[in-house]
Amino acid sequence: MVEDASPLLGEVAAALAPHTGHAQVVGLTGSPGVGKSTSTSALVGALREQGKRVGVLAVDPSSPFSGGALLGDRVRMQEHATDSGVFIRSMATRGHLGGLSWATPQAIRVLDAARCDVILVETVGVGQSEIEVVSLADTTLVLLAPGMGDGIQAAKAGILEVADVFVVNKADRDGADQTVRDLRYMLSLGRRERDETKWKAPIVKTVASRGEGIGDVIAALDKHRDWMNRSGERDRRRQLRAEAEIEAIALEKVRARIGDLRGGGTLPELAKRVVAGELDPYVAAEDLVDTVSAS
Ligand SMILES: Nc1nc2c(ncn2[C@@H]2O[C@H](COP(=O)(O)OP(=O)(O)OP(=O)(O)O)[C@@H](O)[C@H]2O)c(=O)[nH]1
Ligand SMILES: [Mg+2]
Repeated sequence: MVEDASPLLGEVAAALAPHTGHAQVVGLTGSPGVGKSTSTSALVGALREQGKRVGVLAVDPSSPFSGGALLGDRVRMQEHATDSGVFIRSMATRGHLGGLSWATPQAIRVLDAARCDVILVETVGVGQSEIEVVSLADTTLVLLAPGMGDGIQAAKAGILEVADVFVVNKADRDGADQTVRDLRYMLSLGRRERDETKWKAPIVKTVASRGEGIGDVIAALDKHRDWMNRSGERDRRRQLRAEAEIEAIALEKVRARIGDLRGGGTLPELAKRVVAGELDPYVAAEDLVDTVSAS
């Protein structure tokens, strides 16, 4: 229903609402091939050992297709395919109504209501869409790998500020310690003030393909969750998340109504008057907004 933007979703969302708010939403982000899916799969295994229910959303903001580009993920997460305590979904959001900002939070709600303790959200790429997903998470893992120039890339994309935990994956490769050092140095530049109440993102080294360091990642996630609860940051983030979610849904509704008005003749009528010079587009837009509000 979420993927099809079903009109029934409103009703379903109302039924789900009282059952949400339990899950810890963990975003995993980083450059292509850094090991997000491998890490996700390893994290699922570790969380399952703790008896936790886990949801996984692999979000590809660049692909209009579900499945194809994410086939690799399915292979990497195969070992969890028959586990009823794990739900895995690949979602393509481009070309989707409202895009990433619309579909992802709705999917998170569904998994949350389904009593997932942890929801892992993987996104591909470095850029705006990635930061969008990050803003949905309670805890954000930023993955780097040696020799990918990731540090520089990360700094550019402003990803350093949003990371709650840094994971330097592929620590079996040369240069992992250098990547950690580079990262520490970059973080030290941004941390001038000594505010002890602030969260300081730890750096964890992993070899995800062998499951090494995954326990440390889990420990960092737990620590961050505790800090979020104590500091009030959890509620602050969830407030912002809900605001963004409401805004995205409202914008979608407005867009749909404008579409209806196009059919009903209101928009073409306004356009005609703008073309004729009787109206300027700003007044016409005001007029359209008023009509939408009244409809
Ligand atoms: N040497 C080494 N290879 C790894 C490690 N973790 C993952 N890989 C390999 O790196 C490749 C990419 O891993 P993925 O988990 O698909 O990476 P990803 O970040 O999900 O990639 P995209 O979803 O395409 O952005 C695969 O061939 C993995 O087997 C690791 O710790 N060490
Ligand atoms: Mg992947």
